[in-house]
Amino acid sequence: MNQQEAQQHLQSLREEIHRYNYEYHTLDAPSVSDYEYDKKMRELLDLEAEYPQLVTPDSPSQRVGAEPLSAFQKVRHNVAMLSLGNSFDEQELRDFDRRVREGTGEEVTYVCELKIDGLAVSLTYEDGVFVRGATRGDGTTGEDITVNLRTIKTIPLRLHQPETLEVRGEAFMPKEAFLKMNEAREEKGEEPFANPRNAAAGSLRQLDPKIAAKRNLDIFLYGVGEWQGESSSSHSERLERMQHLGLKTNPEWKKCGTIEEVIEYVHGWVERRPDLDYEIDGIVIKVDRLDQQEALGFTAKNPRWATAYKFPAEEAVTRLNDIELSVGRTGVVTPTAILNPVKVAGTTVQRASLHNEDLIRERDIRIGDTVVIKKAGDIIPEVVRVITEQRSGEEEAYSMPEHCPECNSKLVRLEEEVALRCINPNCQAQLREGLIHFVSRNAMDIEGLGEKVIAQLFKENLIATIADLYKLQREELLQLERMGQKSVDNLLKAIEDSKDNSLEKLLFGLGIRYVGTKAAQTLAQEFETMDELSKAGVETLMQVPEIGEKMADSIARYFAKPQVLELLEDLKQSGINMEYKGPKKNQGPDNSPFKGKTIVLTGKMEQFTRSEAKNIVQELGGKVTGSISKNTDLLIAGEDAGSKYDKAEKLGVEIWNEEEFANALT
Ligand code: 3BA
Repeated sequence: MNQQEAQQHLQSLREEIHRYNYEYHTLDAPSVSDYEYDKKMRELLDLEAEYPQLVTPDSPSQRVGAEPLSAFQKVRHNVAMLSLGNSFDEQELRDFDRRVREGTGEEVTYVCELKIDGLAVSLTYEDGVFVRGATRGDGTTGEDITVNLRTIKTIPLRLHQPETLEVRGEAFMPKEAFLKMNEAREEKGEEPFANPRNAAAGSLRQLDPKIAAKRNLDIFLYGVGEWQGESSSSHSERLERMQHLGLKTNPEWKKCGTIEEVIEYVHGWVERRPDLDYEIDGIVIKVDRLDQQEALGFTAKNPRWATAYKFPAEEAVTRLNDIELSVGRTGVVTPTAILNPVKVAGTTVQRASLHNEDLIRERDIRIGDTVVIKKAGDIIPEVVRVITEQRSGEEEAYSMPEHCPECNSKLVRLEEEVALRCINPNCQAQLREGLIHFVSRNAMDIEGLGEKVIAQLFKENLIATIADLYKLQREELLQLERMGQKSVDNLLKAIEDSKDNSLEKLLFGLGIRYVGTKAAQTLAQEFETMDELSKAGVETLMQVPEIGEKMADSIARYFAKPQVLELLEDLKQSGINMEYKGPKKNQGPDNSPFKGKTIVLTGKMEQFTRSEAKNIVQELGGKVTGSISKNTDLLIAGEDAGSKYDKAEKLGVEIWNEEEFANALT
């Protein structure tokens, strides 16, 4: 390679790595594995080492170890956000206590707190109003993530009193939300997050706050940067005052008079840690009195008055005996490691998720390997790494099959997805998983139909689709193993009762892609009957608050399938209710000009954005739809109204301009 070629190659490597950085850090959607990324970076570093004269200041190599790329504004912290010194065992805690007592020359009281495993952030309030939120960053400078933090429902936008202060805390994703989000990501063929902390950090570093808004983040506040006119004299008093202002603090903190008491608290939480709804990675111990904190001061990096006791990582070593595949409801094929049973964090683990083929390859996981496993999010075990030193040479590399383990049809890897999918709509596994979903609590809620019974029903060919469920006969069920008279009667009653469910339960149960419980509720309330919903086009669906393009598209495509219409007809024949029974949507006040009317909005208005106008109409009991038809009662047209205006005129639909609309509101 001559210098010119090197120059060209460097250029393309840099562009590629810049793009990966952007995808990883900003979009939170890496398109390559860490392994491939590292390889590219290595290539760049090697080539630059060979041609040092070609290194440019904007090369990604000049950024290694520095702050990730970001489009967020930088925020300088008025008071630095220091890091915590660590203690790893009891001895180190006693050493900390001795240093503290020698340093103050007094006895001290400590406050112990749970160490939340999230992302440290700072919130600024001026006269009680939330004005800015930032990441900790390097402690001196963070990033302005106000827009994302505002989506966290537990962050008050206004305090109970007009205080001016800057508080610090930890934003985090609760375990349950983390598990759900990862499940959804895997269903969509996306890379799951490694742990709740990455998930929280990734969510808060999104440029689009709508993403953070969907991530169910939460926060605990535990510290003060600045507080104008502060009257607290201790950390515990601060926590209480913060709580009174409406700032969410963690309730588990405790005052401890001696280090022995601190150690007791620590031990207690090692045991109770799995019961929490969120992840903690240790305990923070702080000197309570602020004057003593001040007297102790700081080292270069850490306060001398606090330490973090770090819990040992919950890992275990075991043998990976096999890799099993399972096919989910949407056809995603997931590999699972079958392990020699081993205890981790209080429970026995026999299986661990391997997520997808890339992960198996990246970690070079082979059958027969001795592996280190860890509980991610404290719940699902995961294979962290292979102990290669323990290989005998007998281990077998694994590759994913080309065909569905259940129906043998060819698996596909959709563009930009890491997951392999079975796309055979008649695949038994998908139907079975779909049925498990259909009967689950948030769907049709049919008790007595667990996974085992469903698998049995499939195996005995008693059912193939959801509709068959409602055709089951008493005699057939009695033939099944372990099904007595009583359980059969109960099951049949549960199936019968489910016919009366309100529409949203059926809708969720059908397993339309992207339609979760919340969307199902919204759609049922909006359209009221399955017929209406099935006829709605993408545009009409998108007019519904909280239904985006992706979901609208998925719903419209679902109802366009002949086999779906057949299924619905079949269900109707069996007497399944297809109407919404819940509370009615806001009908608007009686004197509302829009009550009960179907209204289309078009063109640009001066005083209202489109979504404001839509909200107003809906608040006043009008139904906003996307396109003009003979069912349209009114078109509200702003400037530059186009084809909708013409069509409305042609159909003789009433048309208002912005002024008429505004006047109707007064
Ligand atoms: N307390 C993290 N630092 C914490 C205020 C000090 C502190 C933490 C803490 C320094 C937690 C370092 C980042 C930082 C504010 C600097 C906690 C937790 N206290 N309970 C003593 O729950 N993770 N982290 N945050 N300033």
